[in-house]
Formats: sequence, structure tokens, C-alpha cells
Amino acid sequence: MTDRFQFTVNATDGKARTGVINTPRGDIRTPAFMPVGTAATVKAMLPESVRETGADILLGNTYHLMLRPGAERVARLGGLHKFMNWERPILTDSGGFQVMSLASLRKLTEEGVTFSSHIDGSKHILSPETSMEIQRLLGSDIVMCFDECPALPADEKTVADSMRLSMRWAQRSRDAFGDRPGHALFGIMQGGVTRDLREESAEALKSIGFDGYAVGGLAVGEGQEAMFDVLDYAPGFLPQDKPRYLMGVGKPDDIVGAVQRGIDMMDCVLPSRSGRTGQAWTHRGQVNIKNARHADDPRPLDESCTCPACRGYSRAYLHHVFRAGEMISGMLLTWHNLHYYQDLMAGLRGAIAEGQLDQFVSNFHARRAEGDI
Ligand code: PRF
Ligand code: ZN
Repeated sequence: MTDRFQFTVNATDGKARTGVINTPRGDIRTPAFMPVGTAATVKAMLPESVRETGADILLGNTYHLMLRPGAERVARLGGLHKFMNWERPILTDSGGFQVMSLASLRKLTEEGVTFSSHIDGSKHILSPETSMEIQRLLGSDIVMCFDECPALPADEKTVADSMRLSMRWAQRSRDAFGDRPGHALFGIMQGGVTRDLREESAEALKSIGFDGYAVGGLAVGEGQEAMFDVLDYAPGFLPQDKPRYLMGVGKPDDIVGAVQRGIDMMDCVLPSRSGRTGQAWTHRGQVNIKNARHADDPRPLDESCTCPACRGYSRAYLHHVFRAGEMISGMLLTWHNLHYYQDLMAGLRGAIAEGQLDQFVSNFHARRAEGDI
């Protein structure tokens, strides 16, 4: 334990890095995958179960928590960690991205965004200053700058204007955040799929100075190839000695490709959300437990997995409880998926430490290519 926020790279393999982020609430081993706990819960999981999957840190959302139950209420109740019974690190997203995808009657100005709640239609404002205040009230360990993320494809002028607005908001976020020992503020790079804009954004963020740097504005409709093209250069524009966080990514093969390109942290709803819709991720790729071919199958979901769903239950059982709409279905598949993701991260960390990343990645793709048989 440490009273400071600090990042150490322990080994590299190509552009990939493995290391640790020390925080007062515990260490985060990198590359790290952060399960999403939008509404102060990783849906269908107890916090201690999330920890058992191997997670060091969760992601929470400013947008959802400000609307319900409200940041002031969470603060009065002792902060988000205590409220949700997760004492380890929490990173909170700043709200702008969620406003754009969820809220209605949005109005974007230099000041910030006004919008109507997707829950009850009530009117709210988010700006760099209010987002920093809400994330402070929540007690977030890693606070994200307030930014705007345009959907792709978009014309270059739209992307450039939006990125420059996000950079002005990054400066206002930095000023409003102030100096909070033990808490970190991350900048967010934007700029779409245009190299010059990504470089301009990185330079703007570096001159402000942050504890870590996110690559935002990807996985928003451009496809994996275009995303990897950006990741071939964008992480290189950011400081070597600070964590790099790719926001909202992704599928297991996106994660592997991002880590190969120098990304240290990621988050995605995919393992938890798809668990509740009957989708599982295994060493042999994606499995849809709804499929009738599982109805008589006595084998576990993934024979090389040690999670409770694979140790205790057959595919036939998982198929049955999904079809019957039983709550244990979402619980078991979410547990399995989160375990699979954390297992993948542990494998990547170990491979980087041993200088075996290429071999690990070949093996990862080979097993998936065999398919679920
Ligand atoms: N900005 C913020 N949150 C995000 C994104 C972003 O660009 C993305 C893009 N994939 C996901 N979440 N603040
Ligand atoms: Zn499993």
C-alpha cells in the first residue's frame, strides 16, 4: 500500500508493457481489464465474486450515479466504495460519452452539455467543473476528464472541432480537479482516425499534464482494422511513464491487439452484458448457450476454465436455466465471462514478463480458430 498514485513498468515485449499502478486503495496489475459497474453494481455479481475473478479495479459512471441515486447522497453515505461494498480502486467515467448515447434533448455548448435524464426526463447540466465535483463526491480514485466523443464516421472538421473542444475541457477539468493526493486525473485523447488530430490532441494533453492518458473516441463504429491502425501510432504520442487507457474496448481479440500496441488498461460491458443474454466467451471463441445443441451436453462451458460455472455445471444445465429465465443463468455466465477476461489479462501479463507475447498471441488465435467443438 502507498499513499501515492504511481505507475511502474516492470517489463516490455515489443510495444507491450506490464507493470503496476499503486494507489492508496490497492495495486492495479497492468495490462488491466476493468469490469463495468455502471449503477454501483457489476450486474449479477457480488463484489467479492468480482474480486475472485481477479479484478483489481472497477469502472463506475458519473452519468448514471448523478441521476440515481445522486452524487450528494452517495457522499453522505460515505462514498461509492462503501456504498457498493468495493474497497479497491474505482475509476469513474466523466459522463459526456454516456450523455450522448443515453440522454435526450441534449444541447452542447462551450460551457458543457444540458440534457434530460433517460430515467425521468429531469433536466441536468454536465460540464468539466460539475463532472469533477460529482466524481469527487463519489470518491473516485481515477477521475476522467470531461470530453466529447463523436460517433464515427464523421467528417474531419467535425472531429477536429470536437477534439479541440475536448482539449479546452481537459484544461478546465485539470483546473477544477486541483491537487488531490492519492487521486488521479486522466486526460482523454480524441481525434477520430486522423493521425494529425491524434497527435495534436496528445500534445495538448501532455502540455496540461495528467496522471494517465486515455485513448478515447475509438470503438465507435470504425471497425477493428481502423481502430488498430490508430493504435499503431496513437499510444506512441503519449508519455512512456504514465498508464494508457483504451476506453470501452472490447472483445477478447480487440484486447489482445490493443495490449500488443502498448495499451495498459481497458474496460467494456461485453463480458457482463453478454453473460445476461446467453453469450459466453471461451478459449475456443464465442458460445451461445441458448443454442439447442447444448441441451444434452454434459461438458462444462470451457474445459480449461476454473470458474464456478465451469467447475460445477454442465452446458445442459446452463442451457436449461437460460431457457427457463432463471436468475442463476446471468450470474453463472457473467462470472464465467469475467473470469475468462481476467484470465486473459493474467496470461498477457505473464507472457509480456517472459518475453513470450508473440507465442501467447499465436496460441490465443489458434485455439479460437479451432472453434467450439
Ligand atoms: N470518452 C469517454 N468515455 C468513453 C469513450 C470516450 O471517448 C469511449 C469510446 N470508446 C468509451 N467510453 N469519456
Ligand atoms: Zn468458466
